[in-house]
Amino acid sequence: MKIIGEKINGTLKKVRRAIEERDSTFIGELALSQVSAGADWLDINAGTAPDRETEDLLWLVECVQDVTDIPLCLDSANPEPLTAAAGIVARTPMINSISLEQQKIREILPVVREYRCDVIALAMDDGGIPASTEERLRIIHNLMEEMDKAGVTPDRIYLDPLVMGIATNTASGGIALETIRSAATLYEGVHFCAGLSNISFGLPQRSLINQVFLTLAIEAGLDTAILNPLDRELRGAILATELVLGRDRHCQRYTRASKNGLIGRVAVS
Ligand code: THG
Repeated sequence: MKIIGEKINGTLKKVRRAIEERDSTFIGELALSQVSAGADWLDINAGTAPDRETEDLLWLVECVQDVTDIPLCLDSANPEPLTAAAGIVARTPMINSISLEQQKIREILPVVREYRCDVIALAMDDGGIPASTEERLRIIHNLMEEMDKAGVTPDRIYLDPLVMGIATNTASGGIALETIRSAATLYEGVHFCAGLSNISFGLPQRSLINQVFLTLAIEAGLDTAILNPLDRELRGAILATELVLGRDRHCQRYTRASKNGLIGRVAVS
């Protein structure tokens, strides 16, 4: 399981303030704490108004690159900030994201092609996010064709089923899981990535919901997630799930994490 650290996201209040105040120390610490917790990429989302977004995203990228050389997952709905940021990153980034929306195909796919980036591909089109699994699979089919035409190979593609909040639609969990499970049988060699914490928006005990959903999603075929790497219980759930699914040779990673005190209850004296 690969982890994309979610914390540098301008829609979160503290991060928005740090962006506004150009508090590079805060952003640098947020980057380093996620790296030490085991993140494989850091998601970078400026989450600001379109007229400021490019400038803010470039600033965030520079803050992070000043303290770590971890690869970045550039997160924006707009082509301009993504293109600008792809041009200044030290390592080949992941582009978050394209979809079947015509503007994305026209303006972001060429960036992925030019810089040979990894890319997250969302199961949505100009009609928005479809309600059913079948519609999402149809979009994924068309997206795979577009990416094939652009020469993007399956190993660079991270299909995202689009995880929506359970609080607003109790079918959301099942739809995301079924989309992953079906697409995994259809497309060999692609990755699956999801924004995990979306599932628990507006509900109490979010970490518990995130843990259970992640366990089910890993079983369905998820191999990458945008999540909070600082959540100790979530990290424990990932290791235990991989262990139980027989993906931890000689149970090594699980037992080492336990020995090093990285999982399990924290002892109270
Ligand atoms: N797919 C893709 N990209 C995405 C999403 C997706 N980017 C944005 C979002 N969804 C994923 N990122 C976040 C970031 C923060 C939170 C949720 C989703 C969040 N964080 C809380 C906090 O930090 O305070 C709580 C986290 C927790 O419960 O531990 O809510 O779906 N491709």
